This record gives sequence, C-alpha cells and structure tokens, in this order.
Amino acid sequence: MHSPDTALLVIDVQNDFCPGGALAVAGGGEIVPGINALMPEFAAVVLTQDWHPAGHSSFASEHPGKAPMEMIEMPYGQQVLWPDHCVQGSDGAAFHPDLHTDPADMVIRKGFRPEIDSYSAFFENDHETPTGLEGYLRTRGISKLVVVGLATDFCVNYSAVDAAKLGFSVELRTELCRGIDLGGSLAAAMTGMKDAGVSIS
Ligand code: VGL
Ligand code: ZN
Repeated sequence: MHSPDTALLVIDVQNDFCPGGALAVAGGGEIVPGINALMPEFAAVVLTQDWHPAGHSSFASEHPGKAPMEMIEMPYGQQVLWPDHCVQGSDGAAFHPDLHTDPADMVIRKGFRPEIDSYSAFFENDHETPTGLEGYLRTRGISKLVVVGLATDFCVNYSAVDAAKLGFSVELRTELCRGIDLGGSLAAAMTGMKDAGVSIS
C-alpha cells in the first residue's frame, strides 16, 4: 500500500488506443492486467479519457489536403493531425473492456473543446487552460503520482511533465505504458520526462 498522499494516474486506456482501434498503439491492451493489479495499492485512482466532439480540430479529416500524422500550425502551436478517434460516446472512446473502472475515484475527460487538443491531464495544449485535475488532487492531499497508460510519448508524457512542473513527485512505470513513436517522439519524450524530474522505473 502506498502512502495516502499517492495517486495512480491512468492515462487514456481506451479502445481507440488499443489494437483494432482508430489510433492503435502497438501492445496497448497488454498493459491492462498490470494496471488493474496496481489499483488496490493506491489511496486514489484517477482515470483520464480522451473525449473529442465529432469534427475535432485535431482530426486530419477536418483539414482538406492533410493526412493523419502530418503537422499543422494551430494558434497555440504545432499540432499533429490524428485519425478521427475517441469521439464522445463512441465505442472507441470507451475504456478497454478489461480495465477496472470501479476502483476509480475520478474520471477526467479532456479534448472536448473543438478548437484545441489536450494531451495532458492537467492542461490543454495551450499549456495554460486547466482541466481542474490539479485542484482535485491537491484538495485530496495528493502530492505524489504514479503514471501509466497510453500513449507514452503523447498523453502520458504531457501529463507526467506537467505534473512534475506543478510540483508533484512523479514516477512513470514504463512497463505499464506503450508509445506511438512518431519521428523519434518516444526517445524525445523519455528525455523530456527525465529532464522534468520524472522518475522512470
Ligand atoms: C493521444 C493522440 C491524440 C494519447 C490522444 O492518448 O496519447 N494521442 N489523442
Ligand atoms: Zn485525442
């Protein structure tokens, strides 16, 4: 059992990020049993859920002439264009069927504003619009986080780095994460997390 000030943060373990899904991460489903097994060790369990309206601005299908995995410049910076994924209420947006959701104290949804993407569990991709998770954790007396989930180089990375910047003590369990690895993004994410003070185990 971890101390009462430690939460497990489970990022985007949803059907669309698992094999067969719209934005499948290789081996995405493999991490589910290990994550389930960890849950009882924590005073708090928080799940995030990528939750986009149809026609979200991060979807390549909204940008004529653009293909998934191409980059564009958005008012808030560079944005990868994704295949349509995690559309609100769809099967793809649902949690992996084997993920234990009953132990979750909190499910936080992100990416619901049409004009901006949100990789991090804490801030949208402008790095300033909060999701409210920081306040939730602090008012629960949580100061330490163990982070797992999908995808290592996007939502897990952004969440872990933001958490460390906010002053949480953050540990990433790499065996319970899987990455997309787009043009070296996985190695860059690992370096970025280490530089931000995330402990990698
Ligand atoms: C994610 C790309 C787009 C993730 C979410 O969960 O890492 N990646 N939306
Ligand atoms: Zn998304």
